[in-house]
Amino acid sequence: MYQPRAWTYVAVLAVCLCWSSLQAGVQHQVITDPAEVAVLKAIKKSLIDPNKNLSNWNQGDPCTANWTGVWCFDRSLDDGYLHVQELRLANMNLLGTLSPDLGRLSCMITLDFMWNNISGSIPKEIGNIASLELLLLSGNQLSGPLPEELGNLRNLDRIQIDENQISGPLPKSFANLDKTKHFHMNNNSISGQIPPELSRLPNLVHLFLDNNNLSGYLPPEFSELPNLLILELDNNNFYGTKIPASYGNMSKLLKLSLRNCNLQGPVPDLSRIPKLQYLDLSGNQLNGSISLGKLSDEITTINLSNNTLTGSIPINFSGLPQLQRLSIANNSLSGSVPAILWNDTTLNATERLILELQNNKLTEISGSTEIPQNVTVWLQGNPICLNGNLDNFCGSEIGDENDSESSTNSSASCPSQACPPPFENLPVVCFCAVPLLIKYRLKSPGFSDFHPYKSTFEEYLTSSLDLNLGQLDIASYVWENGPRLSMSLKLFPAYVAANANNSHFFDMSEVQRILGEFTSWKIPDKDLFGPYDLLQITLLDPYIGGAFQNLILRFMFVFGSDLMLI
Ligand SMILES: *[C@@H]1O[C@H](CO)[C@@H](O)[C@H](O)[C@H]1NC(C)=O
Ligand SMILES: *[C@@H]1O[C@H](CO)[C@@H](O)[C@H](O)[C@H]1NC(C)=O
Ligand SMILES: *[C@@H]1O[C@H](CO)[C@@H](O)[C@H](O)[C@H]1NC(C)=O
Ligand SMILES: *[C@@H]1O[C@H](CO)[C@@H](O)[C@H](O)[C@H]1NC(C)=O
Ligand SMILES: *[C@@H]1O[C@H](CO)[C@@H](O)[C@H](O)[C@H]1NC(C)=O
Ligand SMILES: *[C@@H]1O[C@H](CO)[C@@H](O)[C@H](O)[C@H]1NC(C)=O
Ligand SMILES: *[C@@H]1O[C@H](CO)[C@@H](O)[C@H](O)[C@H]1NC(C)=O
Ligand SMILES: *[C@@H]1O[C@H](CO)[C@@H](O)[C@H](O)[C@H]1NC(C)=O
Ligand SMILES: *[C@@H]1O[C@H](CO)[C@@H](O)[C@H](O)[C@H]1NC(C)=O
Ligand SMILES: *[C@@H]1O[C@H](CO)[C@@H](O)[C@H](O)[C@H]1NC(C)=O
Ligand SMILES: *[C@@H]1O[C@H](CO)[C@@H](O)[C@H](O)[C@H]1NC(C)=O
Ligand SMILES: CC(=O)N[C@H]1CO[C@H](CO)[C@@H](O)[C@@H]1O
Repeated sequence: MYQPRAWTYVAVLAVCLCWSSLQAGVQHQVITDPAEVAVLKAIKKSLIDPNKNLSNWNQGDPCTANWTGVWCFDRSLDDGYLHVQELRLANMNLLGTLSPDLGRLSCMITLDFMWNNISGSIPKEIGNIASLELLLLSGNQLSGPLPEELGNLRNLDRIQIDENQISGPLPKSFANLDKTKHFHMNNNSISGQIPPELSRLPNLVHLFLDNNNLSGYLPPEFSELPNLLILELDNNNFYGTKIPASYGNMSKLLKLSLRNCNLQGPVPDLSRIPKLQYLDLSGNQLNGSISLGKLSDEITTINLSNNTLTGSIPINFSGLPQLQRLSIANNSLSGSVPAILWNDTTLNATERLILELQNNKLTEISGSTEIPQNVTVWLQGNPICLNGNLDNFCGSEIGDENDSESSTNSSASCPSQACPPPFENLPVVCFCAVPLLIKYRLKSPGFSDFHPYKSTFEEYLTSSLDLNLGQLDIASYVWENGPRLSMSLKLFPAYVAANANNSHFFDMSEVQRILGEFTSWKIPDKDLFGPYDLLQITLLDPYIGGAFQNLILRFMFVFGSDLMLI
């Protein structure tokens, strides 16, 4: 492979030139604040680093040498020193604990330790980092309570502590986080009542507290959150309390998920929520008849299954243009099934509609028993199925509707020899290039069937990243519990058919730019797709793999694209 080496050589040369001209023009060498150097050493000391990813954390100066994962402001502050801006230490298999000294990195913007195996508690000293905007600790083994002091982080935009073992209550002080938009705290053991004070948060957009040990009741005051789009509280225990009727007043809500929360009482009327996309109230003890007004035209998914609902199926469940799945199985609904649920649907080839009505007390179908193409109706477990001639409706549900996919490798249709690894053919063109591999997860999508929205998603992601549509390949996708939609993405360098000199690689500033968009959460959220989890980034040779490339990455960050002009 001649080209990657040649490229590396040129780039290394460029770094050296740039470095020496920089030194020539500068009076004295700028260094990292010695107090912060000491902090970094303390952080390393309290971690265990089995892969030795931090082995260069004892060589030279953190900001000017190449300490892995340490990103600094590109010029010194008034005190004459360089300061740490970001710690990006995701996916390094780190063990050990977080040093309380972290709190002394006083200019830091991003703290990212996601997807390691760090244990111990979250140091309360992190609450001292007034500048902190992103606190990212998802996917570790952190335990103990959430420190009250985190409520002092007045610049915090995002807190992600999901998938840890945090216990104890949600601090009331979090009501002071008035810039915070994203609270991801699912899959911990957080307990106690949700503080009603959180309803004061003016910028709260996404609240994930599902899969915890919360109790008490749902605060009716949450209806006052002016910007709330997603509320997920699945798998907590609210001990037979009700869903507040005020939730019907949440004017911006897109998704309400209260599955398996031990809630009782009626299904509240949510018909005044203008853009509600996704409603899951399944697995509770909701009772009475479903007296809903007509839900939003945007609704894709309604799940009221596994409750104790009675009465008949409301006619309001028909005429919902985006509906993909209506599940009211495992209740005590009676009377007839109105054929209007399926007889006026117009589905295109990628869309389908699934109606799950099993295990109720339904006795007849009123109207046509012709089911249109791409509509599935499940009725088994109802008295209606004792009538022997409804095979279309009364068969048993089989797992053929698994909405997952692995793309067929396009290289199969490419002539002669395949590309040698790490090269791969572009999604639609026979041209070998080295992709960036990204494990990405839609944390709370506004649909239950991805198929019809796949191309919209591809357009959204590529345009957000300023790439062409042909640069993205969704290699595979699969639904996980939640439901969350996990995907393996491949991003390829741009290819222009008329151009004879298409590159087989991204240049490093482009790699840095694209990864920066993901890791700094600059990709704007879109209602339908919701927020994302960044699970893993894999940089293949030639993007990384040697000391020099690591060095180049660092300089690219410091000097931006200027370097490429040399
Ligand atoms: C950490 O080190 C391991 C082993 O050298 C390597 O495979 C992995 O890519 C490194 N992780 C990161 C995030 O750099
Ligand atoms: C880290 O945790 C993961 C998942 O819990 C586990 O598979 C892995 O073995 C752990 N690694 C180490 C080094 O303990
Ligand atoms: C969260 O917890 C639920 C319930 O234990 C589990 O099914 C789910 O897989 C967990 N999700 C993650 C992302 O760990
Ligand atoms: C959940 O909270 C209850 C008290 O509300 C406590 O008794 C129980 O041990 C907690 N369970 C877990 C798994 O933390
Ligand atoms: C919903 O809002 C309307 C108008 O602001 C108000 O009159 C009504 O009481 C609210 N409903 C609930 C249940 O809070
Ligand atoms: C509906 O809820 C039930 C019970 O919680 C669950 O098993 C099922 O997967 C849900 N269906 C959808 C489409 O989310
Ligand atoms: C619903 O359940 C509650 C609590 O068990 C009960 O008080 C109420 O009467 C029930 N409502 C209906 C309509 O059955
Ligand atoms: C829903 O109810 C059915 C029938 O009672 C039961 O088999 C199923 O396990 C329940 N699903 C959930 C997610 O609780
Ligand atoms: C659909 O079924 C309803 C009865 O449920 C009936 O009134 C209506 O005319 C039917 N529409 C069509 C297009 O067949
Ligand atoms: C919808 O029906 C058409 C025609 O039978 C079929 O080609 C298509 O695969 C179906 N779409 C889905 C999502 O099932
Ligand atoms: C099918 O419907 C979906 C969802 O409404 C839409 O995004 C998609 O563009 C449609 N596809 C075609 C081929 O019309
Ligand atoms: C891991 C890594 O890239 N280490 C390099 C950092 O830079 C020094 C020189 O400043 C090299 O010696 C290391 O190999």
